[in-house]
Amino acid sequence: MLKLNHTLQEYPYSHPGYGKKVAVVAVGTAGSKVAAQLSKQSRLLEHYLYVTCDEADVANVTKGEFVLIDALVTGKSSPYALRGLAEERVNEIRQHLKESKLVFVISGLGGTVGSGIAPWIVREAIQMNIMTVAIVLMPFAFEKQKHFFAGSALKRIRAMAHGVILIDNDEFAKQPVVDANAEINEKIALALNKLLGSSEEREITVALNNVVNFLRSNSYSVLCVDDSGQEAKEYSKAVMNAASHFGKTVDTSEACKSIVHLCTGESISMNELVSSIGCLSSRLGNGTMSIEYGLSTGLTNTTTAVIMATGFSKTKFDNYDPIDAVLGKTGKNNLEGQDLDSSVNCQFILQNLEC
Ligand SMILES: Nc1nc2c(ncn2[C@@H]2O[C@H](COP(=O)(O)OP(=O)(O)O)[C@@H](O)[C@H]2O)c(=O)[nH]1
Ligand SMILES: [Mg+2]
Repeated sequence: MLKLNHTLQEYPYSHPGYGKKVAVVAVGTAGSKVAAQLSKQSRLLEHYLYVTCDEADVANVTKGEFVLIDALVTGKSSPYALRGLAEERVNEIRQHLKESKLVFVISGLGGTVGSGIAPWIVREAIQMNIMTVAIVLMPFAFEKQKHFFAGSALKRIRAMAHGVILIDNDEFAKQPVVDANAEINEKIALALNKLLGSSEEREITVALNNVVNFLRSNSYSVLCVDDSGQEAKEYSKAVMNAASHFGKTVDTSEACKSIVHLCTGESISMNELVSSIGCLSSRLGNGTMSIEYGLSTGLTNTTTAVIMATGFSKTKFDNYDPIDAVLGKTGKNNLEGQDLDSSVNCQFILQNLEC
């Protein structure tokens, strides 16, 4: 991880609108969909850059800047080929980011655009001395053929980014239905909006500089969301439901810090808030996990809990890199620190594994 020359104190923006200092870079189809949803909700995050190969990804997007990469010119669409095309647009991308001090790069890592271009954008942003947090949407378990790219792109991103927020699509879908994406994206956008500096009335939030400080780590941060169902006043049920998702993605005992944001329909007393959030310690961490909280009231007719926890040294997706699985993690043969190019050449191993 590269050191930054500026300090976190340079991010205490308290007025609405961070201008171009905080940028959201959406890469690929999934990244574009989530960023578009976020831009509808967030009053604070104003600067969006969409980097994608398919015009349809941004057809309904009105706010933002666009770098559309024409993947048809080469007829190739491997992550490696797409990254090569993106590299040709490097000056344009740098121009869009030149005023930014903090960048969130959002992408689904299961696809060719996301897995090819998102790690490269992360690297570019870091080289521009920008604090860079990757928000990665990980493929569903049933998308087996996408796990290889996702696993190797995740490894590269983690090695470079100042922070990684991991979203496990499996844990956001109520049911594995084909049209689940719209519902998932709404939940993800709600969660990101609440965590990255929402400033509505009747709301307490954790300041953005504290969130960035929280994220700044070599470990993974994982985001989960759930609600209380019909029982709007069962605040702790919402927290426990959201907490129950972590166990399938990470070793929950590793959690060292968490941020919980509750969205409730009605006002909630301090006692109710503290007791509902307090029960999280029984599900995450080893008894010493710190918890910060935020609260929004008057928005919904159910209670939704957004939980981001950090401190995880690995996730289930680290096993998605089949090179590690086949060659072992100890030798020089794993891909850590190497270029994606070499991982692309190793697809034959994936095919063997999937049989
Ligand atoms: N959360 C979410 N995930 C998506 C969405 N669309 C696709 N995905 C996931 O993201 C992965 C990459 O897909 P996509 O973004 O279409 O690929 P790309 O455009 O080539 O980067 C897929 O494997 C899916 O798991 C979406 O709208 N929301
Ligand atoms: Mg796509």
